[in-house]
Amino acid sequence: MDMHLVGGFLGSGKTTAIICAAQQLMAQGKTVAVVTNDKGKHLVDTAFFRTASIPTAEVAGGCFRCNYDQLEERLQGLIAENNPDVIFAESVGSCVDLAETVMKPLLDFQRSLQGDTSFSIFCDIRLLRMWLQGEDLPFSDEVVYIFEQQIEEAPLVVLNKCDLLSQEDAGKVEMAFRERYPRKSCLLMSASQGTGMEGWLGAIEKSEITENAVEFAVDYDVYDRGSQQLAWLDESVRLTGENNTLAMTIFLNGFAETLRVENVPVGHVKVYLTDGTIHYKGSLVAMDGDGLLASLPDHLGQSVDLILNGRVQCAPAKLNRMVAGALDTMSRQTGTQYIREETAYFRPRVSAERNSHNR
Ligand SMILES: Nc1nc2c(ncn2[C@@H]2O[C@H](COP(=O)(O)OP(=O)(O)OP(=O)(O)O)[C@@H](O)[C@H]2O)c(=O)[nH]1
Ligand SMILES: [Mg+2]
Repeated sequence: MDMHLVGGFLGSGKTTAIICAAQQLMAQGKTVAVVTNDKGKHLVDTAFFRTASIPTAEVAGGCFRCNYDQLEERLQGLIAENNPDVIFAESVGSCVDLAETVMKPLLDFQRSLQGDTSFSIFCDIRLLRMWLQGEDLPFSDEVVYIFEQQIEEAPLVVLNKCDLLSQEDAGKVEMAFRERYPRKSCLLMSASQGTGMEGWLGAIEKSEITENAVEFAVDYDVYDRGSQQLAWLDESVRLTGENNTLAMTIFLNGFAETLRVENVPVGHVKVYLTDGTIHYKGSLVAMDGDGLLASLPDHLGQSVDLILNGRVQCAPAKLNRMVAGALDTMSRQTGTQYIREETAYFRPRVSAERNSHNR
């Protein structure tokens, strides 16, 4: 069984790439499973993988680093139930130090299973270009530190979303990356268009990528400060109304607009919604400028379940107020009733992670 650990900054395209890769592998007759991971609960990614008929287990409530034992339990569960040929483990996008604290024990775990093991880090090529050019990214220095450290520790870096640059510009970013990191492997990808997917699948099947893992030391004080500047909000909402497509459009656009007006740096805001027949995922990430969170399917039914995961740089209570305000506006304008069935908003915990780092 092959095992591929996939990390990289919030919204860099990990889930999109894993789904695309899984579909290609499944078309070749292979069985694929996924472990998702997040510091929160009610995960959009888990719902999305399951909608794509990929067996999925969750390590929720903390990163793989502080929940390594749970990761192994989930892997064992997937192996027992699905006997997969390949498992992808997608790390939460704010985690660093995976090579040392997750990859190493995973290699021991994998040795008995005799498959390939790999570790890739994804990044949004637009953010990477700014970073390589020494421009300011749309986050605080400490949050940018998380982005940087992920790249520093990665043996293989996927420069994703290359469709958003011209071919020439994407090539320049790749060249600049190779000059700065001559010992790392890197490749261009557009996960949403499926380009570069075969190259990635070929690369992660080569075990030398794992063996190339880079020695480095995280400054946990800076990392903790970066984590503490982020807000997490996870919630599930039940909506009932005559025109839920309009209601969702008003809610998502209103929420995105508030984030823009309040100048809140967005890591990733994602929604998953379903009326039982239609399943939809929408996202807003850094650099997506016009505030349109999602282009929704027409004809959503009268009862809709919504999962919302927000990861942004502001105070958690402020993030909650923005969501609450957008829901109220939606309800006033459309008559759609909503119940916030479960809501959690918080800063990611750091002290537990620090301890678990010394496992
Ligand atoms: N244009 C473009 N968009 C992409 C590409 N890959 C992913 N996206 C979009 O980027 C957004 C985030 O994608 P995800 O796959 O959810 O990112 P992620 O890294 O799994 O996000 P987290 O799990 O929240 O950290 C979505 O809107 C995707 O459609 C790509 O290659 N090109
Ligand atoms: Mg994801």
